[in-house]
Amino acid sequence: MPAAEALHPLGEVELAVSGMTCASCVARVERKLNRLDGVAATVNLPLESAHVVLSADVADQDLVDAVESAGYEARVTRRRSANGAAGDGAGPGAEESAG
Ligand code: 9UX
Repeated sequence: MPAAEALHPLGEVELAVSGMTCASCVARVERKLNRLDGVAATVNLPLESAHVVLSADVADQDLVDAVESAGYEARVTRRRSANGAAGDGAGPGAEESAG
């Protein structure tokens, strides 16, 4: 488990990730996501998803871009704020918009 979960979570994001077929794909996606400041990501290969814990205000699009830069496709399926007020800068009103 990432130690960053113990830091100050602002919220959590669930991503649907497609195109991963092996453990190396998973490692690649995780590395790209975890390179973002304030992101602690865990990728699930069988579920084709990524669970992201945010300790900084990171926009959905930044997470999607990171996955796409690794060569895979991503879509935000869920965003949850830890304190109900975080995420203003990321546009919580757009959370249900399709990718
Ligand atoms: Mo292994 Mo994943 O060649 O693309 S890294 S399938």
